[in-house]
Amino acid sequence: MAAATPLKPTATLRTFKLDEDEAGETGVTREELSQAKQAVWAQNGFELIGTSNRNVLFLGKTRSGKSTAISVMKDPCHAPENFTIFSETYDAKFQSFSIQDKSQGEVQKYTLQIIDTPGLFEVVELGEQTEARTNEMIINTISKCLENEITKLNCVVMFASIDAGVSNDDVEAIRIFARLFRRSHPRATPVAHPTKTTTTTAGTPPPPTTAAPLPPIEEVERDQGPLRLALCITRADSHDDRWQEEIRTQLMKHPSLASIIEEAKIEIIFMGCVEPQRYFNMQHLMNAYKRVYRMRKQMLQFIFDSEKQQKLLELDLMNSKNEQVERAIDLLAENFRYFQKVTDWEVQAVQSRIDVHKSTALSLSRQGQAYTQVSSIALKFHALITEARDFYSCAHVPQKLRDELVWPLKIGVQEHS
Ligand SMILES: Nc1nc2c(ncn2[C@@H]2O[C@H](COP(=O)(O)OP(=O)(O)OP(=O)(O)O)[C@@H](O)[C@H]2O)c(=O)[nH]1
Ligand SMILES: [Mg+2]
Repeated sequence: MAAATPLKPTATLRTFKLDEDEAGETGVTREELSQAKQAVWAQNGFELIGTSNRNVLFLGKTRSGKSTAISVMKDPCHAPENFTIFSETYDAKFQSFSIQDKSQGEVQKYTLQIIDTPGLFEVVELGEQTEARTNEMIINTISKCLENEITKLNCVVMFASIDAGVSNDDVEAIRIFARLFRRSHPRATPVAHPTKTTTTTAGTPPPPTTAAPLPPIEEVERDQGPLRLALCITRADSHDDRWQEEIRTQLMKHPSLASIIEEAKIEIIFMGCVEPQRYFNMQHLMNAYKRVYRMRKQMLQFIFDSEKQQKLLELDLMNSKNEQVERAIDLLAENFRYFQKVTDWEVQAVQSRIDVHKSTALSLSRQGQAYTQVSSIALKFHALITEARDFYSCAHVPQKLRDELVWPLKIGVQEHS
């Protein structure tokens, strides 16, 4: 295509300064509009950058190298702090940063949200106890993610520092890891919301309420997929490539690990960092940087390739937590039906039911909106709101009580009554 002849800038454009106050406006021609836009874009100090997001959970024993790996991802020349024997991460940390991938020709930008957990998988005593404790700690970590509005993960990386070959503790930790994050099956969606069985004080069934339309059943999202898992062996900078191969072979040939790694499709990657004081010769130092750069590339590539996301609440390990939430919703819905029939609010049993109702509603509201992403919970929640609306429209219940009992579910309740 022939290049367009550049238009001669008008006097207004020759002296144009984007930061100055506007001059009087007049009608403009198409060419002038195009020139004006070019001038604005040329001086635009706030450029739009499109990035792809990757949410990554880092797990592993204390001092296994999780925080160091994050620092190396940010800077391939990161040197570890002076060695301390104490844990440095005390609480799950959320680190967000962007990286441009220029390695494939076309520049691609990624924003990584890394959840760096303090030591997990401290396999002290082997067996069920360890698994139950780890399970609970991961549920807590996931709850923290939800509180921070991270509801989906792209991948999970488990860190292990394996110097003298694979130990029993490592085997146990990897086994637990694969079990906890095994491919989950989406929960079945109930067909309809519960039928009402309420009767009025007179014993006649109430007229059917016009239930609001059900929330749309979530379509199968295209970006949903199984969570990708990786096992990252750290401190690999102290070893050569042959050692990496040796560890990989040990893991893949291990009598109980091989099948776990294969079934859960766990990718094995390595990580390290350069401790400059260990190198006395420029050639050795540069070789060390090369090795670390290659390992970092592998780690970043694993994260970038994890395009699909897994909803945290649909992980099997969250089932018990989801059931707790479902029970709380059922209890509140049942209470709303019960409260409609109450005539004497001073009775002790009614008072205690009010107390339980209020605390359940409060704790449910604290769990956040995240749970409504689970389709079965969304349907139950929708039915609960309908019950709450019916209750709120009961003129025979004192207004103050109606307000107190629907709170904090009042969104979508009062305004519809
Ligand atoms: N040379 C080398 N040292 C490492 C590597 N990873 C960790 N270290 C050393 O081990 C120390 C602890 O590593 P961290 O990255 O803080 O470990 P962590 O997994 O974040 O530990 P917690 O925060 O306690 O859970 C670091 O300060 C480094 O001195 C590595 O890959 N190579
Ligand atoms: Mg740490």
